[in-house]
Amino acid sequence: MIAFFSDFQSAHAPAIELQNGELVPHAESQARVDAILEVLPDRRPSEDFGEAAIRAVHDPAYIDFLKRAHADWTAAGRSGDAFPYVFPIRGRRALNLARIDAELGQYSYDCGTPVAAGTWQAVYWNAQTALNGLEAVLTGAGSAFAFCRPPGHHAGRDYMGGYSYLNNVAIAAEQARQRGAAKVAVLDVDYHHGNGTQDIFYQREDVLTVSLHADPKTDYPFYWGHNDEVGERAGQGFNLNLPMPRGTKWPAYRAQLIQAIEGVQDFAPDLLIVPYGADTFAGDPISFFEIETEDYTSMASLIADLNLPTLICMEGGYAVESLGANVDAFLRGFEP
Ligand code: SP5
Ligand code: ZN
Repeated sequence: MIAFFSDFQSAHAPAIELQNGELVPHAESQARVDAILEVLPDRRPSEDFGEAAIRAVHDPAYIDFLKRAHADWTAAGRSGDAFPYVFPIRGRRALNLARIDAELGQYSYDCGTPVAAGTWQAVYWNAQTALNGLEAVLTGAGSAFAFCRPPGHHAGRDYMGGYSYLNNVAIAAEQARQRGAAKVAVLDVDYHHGNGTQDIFYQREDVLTVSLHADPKTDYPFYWGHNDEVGERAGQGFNLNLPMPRGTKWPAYRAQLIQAIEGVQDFAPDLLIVPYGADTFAGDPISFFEIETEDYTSMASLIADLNLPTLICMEGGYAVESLGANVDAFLRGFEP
């Protein structure tokens, strides 16, 4: 399968994150990149399609913040990565805030998503990678793999979170709409709910968002991903959440995936985007499903049977020693 990646995506290298009350080495590491690149020997370097497609999804003030956040952090006399510690849970609104700490909380919802020195450069090229994959699919590739990293599906129009800064999938979906695809479906198979993508398209009927994930009662991101979240206004009925309990194995996952696929089929989209997370893997260090490497081929084959032009964007997956094999197994499911 045709695959895209930009070496600039490695410019983002956060050192630590806050997990369960401890500062631990950041799970979204360069080791993930090396593991996945090993199974993509024929990848192409992403071309630059510019900032317009990013601006079509994300808030201009948020983009401006991402560009300068780390420099402002350093200018404030801080070292290391820029971390938030206070969040506007009520009454969040546009404010001209002077302190970097205030801005960090304004534009994020967790303490796992620090802004490092190279973050903007990496996430800019990350979005380009998604757009390169989209271009391949729109020009007849059938399917394409955008090796997006850092992930994107937790990022909203004006916030970061869950290791995500720009929502690569949403940027590609919106760009596909602007390029003439009347309906786009997103089928999210990362372990975690794709809350950012859901939020971005929540009031829209032209982009269907479907997510299979760990029950948010027990798992991150907790506040979103419940099955009563169905979309609102024009978007009512165009968001489908299929939460599953910890310990879910392939047979039970498969049953939910078939439901999700039927939802996509009923919507009859012109294009499918699949945010793929290998963190459903049995050996994932931060997640609790029991999917095995060979199951990823079955998972992908079921999705490929939809016979839609399909863009696959990488999301999570933290079992570094199995990550290459898991990505390879998934991509093989799309081969005829
Ligand atoms: C894209 C993506 O996969 N983002 C995931 C962000 C998850 N961040 C919080 C993870 C908390 C995991 N805590 C469980 C620790 C088990 N020892
Ligand atoms: Zn995940």
